[in-house]
Formats: sequence, structure tokens, C-alpha cells
Amino acid sequence: MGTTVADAIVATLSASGVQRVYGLPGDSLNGFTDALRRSDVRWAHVRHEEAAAFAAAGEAAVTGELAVTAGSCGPGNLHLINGLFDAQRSRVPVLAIAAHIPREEIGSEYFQETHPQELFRECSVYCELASTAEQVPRLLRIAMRNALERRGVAVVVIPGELFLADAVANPHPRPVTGTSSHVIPDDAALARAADVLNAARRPAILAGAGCHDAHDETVEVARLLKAPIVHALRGKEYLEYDNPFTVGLTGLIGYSSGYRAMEHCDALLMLGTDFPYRQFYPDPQVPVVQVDVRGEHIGRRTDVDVPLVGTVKDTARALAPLLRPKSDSGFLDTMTGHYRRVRARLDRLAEATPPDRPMHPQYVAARVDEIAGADTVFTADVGTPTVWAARYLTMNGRRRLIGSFSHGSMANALPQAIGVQAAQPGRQVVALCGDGGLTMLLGELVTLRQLNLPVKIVVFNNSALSFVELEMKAAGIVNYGTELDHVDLAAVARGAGLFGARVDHAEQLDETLRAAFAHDGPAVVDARTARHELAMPPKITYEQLKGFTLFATRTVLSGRGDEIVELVKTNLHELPLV
Ligand SMILES: Cc1ncc(C[n+]2csc(CCOP(=O)(O)OP(=O)(O)O)c2C)c(N)n1
Repeated sequence: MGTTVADAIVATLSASGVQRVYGLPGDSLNGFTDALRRSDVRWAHVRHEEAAAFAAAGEAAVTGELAVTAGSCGPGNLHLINGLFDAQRSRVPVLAIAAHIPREEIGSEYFQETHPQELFRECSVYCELASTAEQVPRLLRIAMRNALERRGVAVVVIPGELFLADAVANPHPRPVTGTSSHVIPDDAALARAADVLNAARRPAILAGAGCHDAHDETVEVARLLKAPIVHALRGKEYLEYDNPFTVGLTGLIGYSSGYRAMEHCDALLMLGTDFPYRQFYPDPQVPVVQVDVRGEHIGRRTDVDVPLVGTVKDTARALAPLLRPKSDSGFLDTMTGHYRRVRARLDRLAEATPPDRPMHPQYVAARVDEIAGADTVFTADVGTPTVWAARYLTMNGRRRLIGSFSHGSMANALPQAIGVQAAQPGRQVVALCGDGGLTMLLGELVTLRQLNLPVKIVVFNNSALSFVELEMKAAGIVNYGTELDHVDLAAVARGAGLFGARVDHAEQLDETLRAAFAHDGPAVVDARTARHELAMPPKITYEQLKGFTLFATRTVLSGRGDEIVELVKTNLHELPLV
């Protein structure tokens, strides 16, 4: 057999450093999987294509390099879509190879026909259909370059028969790999920014994922300005450590100290963040300087006085010499003092409960934080696991925290962990899962075993879609449709050939976590946690408070008064946070 188009694709992937492709085979993809069989690129076989896309997103997030996923025609690649949305919204480079029905059938409502270029348009930076075999290698390289440079998803749609077509052998395919550049605003723009910040008496910094390589530069600007650093969730892993200026997160799952710093500042410097919640930004008269390498993102959350297009690292370096060091640290001291008090209160909430009470999820998260390694990669499910991760995982510059923080999809933690662990087999990977999230893509437990990935899963098993219950309570809606039948997930894990242990009481937790983390293979710790843990947003609006009271009244009226008693018991301690 000569060289096929699929062989040429795989050769380019391999030359570019791609080591595996996540997916599920199918007729239209057979030419591609067959070429993988002949190559050094591995097939990372999952149970659901959504998991394949999430796994690629997880790999790309932890390596910063291109990760690849593939799906067969019609439903096969359609299943990729939610994971691809996540990769796109997290701006990590992922290539999706979407096999397609035979060219000559397109447009006839053929078996399994969809139009992938239309379906994936919204979740990609590049999405094109290959029509001839000759076109495929160049289309592939363009797609890879787009994914890398525009940090997102690139999709190549390839009719199945093209994979099997003859290709011109190319013994030295050129690698397509990432680049790095310095991007700095011009002097006039920097001077305007410096004027605004020098004139301020209480400047604050809001920092996000764009600070990924700019910890020291961000802290230096904060030191000059005596400015508290508030961070968005995706900024946590890059800024929360070795940083005397941090005042924590803001936003719906943030701390009141983060919120207060934004509320009381008289100038805001946004560094590499697209933090979406407009109600958490300062009043409109407060001047804003925003730094983002993607100029088109500037000003879409709040009005901006000085837009600076540049990488945070380079821009902060260029800005620092223009800043007049401030001497008054009053605002900073007040805000960091507030942060310390909030932190102490949060730590008190993470206490062990007596054996007759279910564990506080805060306690579980805090113990995981303590027992996990110094360079662990954590993934956290959307839902309350993200709240506990945000509040209780300590970052140190080596640990990583990955979630579905922009797309906000459930069931992300396990498949993202698959990708992280596959890319970095020697590293400890801990997935914090909800029972709703884990059971949504439960089949991927088997993937862990099949691919030999020693991921450690800690389930916050509260038999509910707990985060949604909180949202309903805040809106004054009686909980409905949020109950999850209890599942013994430790037993399920053991049935799938994994280590599985259940923890009902606080005193069993440490020992079980240690055993699971030391286990030479994938493990599930099924932690039974209290259902009604409020994760109060730092800014409780009058509407939300009213909603909560309304919820209490309605629940009592609907004959569920015992639920209120339980709620108050588990949450009274949380209320002072507001
Ligand atoms: C795919 C998807 N479906 C629905 C939602 C809405 N949603 C957000 S959090 C959540 C509950 C998650 O439940 P679970 O995983 O059990 O975690 P918990 O909040 O109970 O700890 C739901 C349904 C979503 N974000 N994504």
C-alpha cells in the first residue's frame, strides 16, 4: 500500500509534536485510524466523542500546544461539539478532524448527513471542508496554524474516502508549531495609561488568564501603584501565590474582598481578563485602562478609557517605568486586611463535622488541597466543585487549575483530566467532580482504565444538582428537578476496575484520600457531602435576598419545612460572608 492522504496527515501531526488523537472510530474515519495504526501517533480511545474534545482541551490547556481530536461522520463528530465549544471559549489550540459522508452524496440527505462546516462554525476559529485529496495537506497546515495563532479550535472536514486516496509521499513534512511574540502598545498609549494610573489615589488591578506568564510583572505594577490585585477565576492559578497584593476572586463565586476592591477603587487596570459579569465592575465614572493582546476584546465588559493592545508581560514591563511609585498604602492595607478576614472565615467553614453529620464540601476540598502534591493538576466540574476549587485549592506556580470556566459546561473535569494525564503521565492529576457531572460522562471511568491513566477522582456526592438549587433559591424558586438518585459511585468505580472507596464521615477522609492518591492506577473517592451548602456570591442583591426569603416561605408552604431546617443548620455559618 502506498502513502495515503491519511498517512500524510498523520506524518504532519507527528512532525509537529502531536503524540495522540482522542476519538472514537467509525466507517468514515477508518482510513485515518488505520494510518494511526501504522504511525507513532497513538489513538486515545474514549467512550463518548464529547470526552475526546474535552480531553484535547485539557491537554492543550496544560501543555499550551496543539491537541487533536477526531470523530466519524454525522453523529460521531456532532458529539464533539460541546467539548470543542469549551476549547474555543478557553482559547486553547485544538484541531478537530471531522470525517464526512462521501463527497458525491453531499446534499442528498444521505445516511448520517450533517453539515459540519455549519455546525462547527460557531465554536471554531477555522472550519473548512476538503474537496480534493491534493488540497488536504495544505488545508491541514492552515487549520493547525489557525488553531495555534488564534488560540482556538480549527476543524477540517474530510469526506471519508479522501483519507484513503493516494498522496504524494513527503518524507520531510514541515512541522506546524506555536510561535511567541512580544506585543507592546506604542509610547503614546502607554503614557496615557500612566497618566490615569498616576492620578489615581485608590487604583485596583483586575487580572485574568492573560497573566499566565506575567506573575512578577503584575506584582511589580501592583507594588508601584499600591494596588490590590483582584483576579478572575482563570487568573487564580497564575496570581494567587507569592503575592502580597492579592485580595482574591470577584464574581458570582468570589470573595467579598475582591468585590470591595473593585467597588471602592478610583481607577481600574485590567490585565489579560475578559471577566464577563458587568455588575461587578466599578461605577462608570471610574477610569479604566485595559491591556489585552486581543484588541477586539477591549471594552466589551465595561467602558475603557485607555485601551492597550499587548501581551500583559511586555506591556506591564513597558508601563512600570512610567508609573510614579505611590507612598500611601491605605487603600491596599484596608483591602488586604479585608481579604485576610474573609480567608480566615472561609478556612473556618472547612471544619470537620461530627460523625452523625455529612461532611462539609469545604472540608473535603481543603483536605484534598492539603494532601495533593506540589505540582498537581486539578480539574473541577462546573457546579459547586468549581466553587470549592476556587476557594480552597492553594496555587503555588506549579500546580494547575483547569475547568470549564468560560463555557461553563458540566462534566468537564473527568475528560479534561484524561487529556492532562495522557500528556503528562508522571504528574498527579486530581479531578473534583459533582455526582451530576461524573454520571453525565460516566463511561469515561472505563477510559481511565483502558488508557492506563492514574487520574484521581474526588466526587462531591450530594445527590443533587446543588449549584442549580442555589440558583433557584436565590431566585425564589422552589427546588424542582434537581434531585439526583443516590448512586454508590465507589462501587461503580470498582465495577469498572478502578480503585473505589466511599467516605461518609470526616474522620475517614484523610486516610482514604491518601490511599487513593498512592494507588498505582485510577481511583475514585466517593465523598458524601452535605447537600445544602450555600456558596454565597460576594454581592448579594436585594433581589437575591428577597428571593431567598421567598424560597423559605414557599418551601414551608409546599410542606417541605424540614428542608429549611436542614438548610439553616448547614449554612448559618456562611451567611456572615455577605
Ligand atoms: C451541560 C450542562 N447542563 C446543565 C448545566 C446547568 N448546571 C450548572 S451546574 C449544574 C449542577 C451540577 O451538578 P453536580 O455535578 O452534581 O454538582 P453540584 O453542583 O451538585 O455540586 C447544572 C445542571 C450546565 N452548566 N451544563
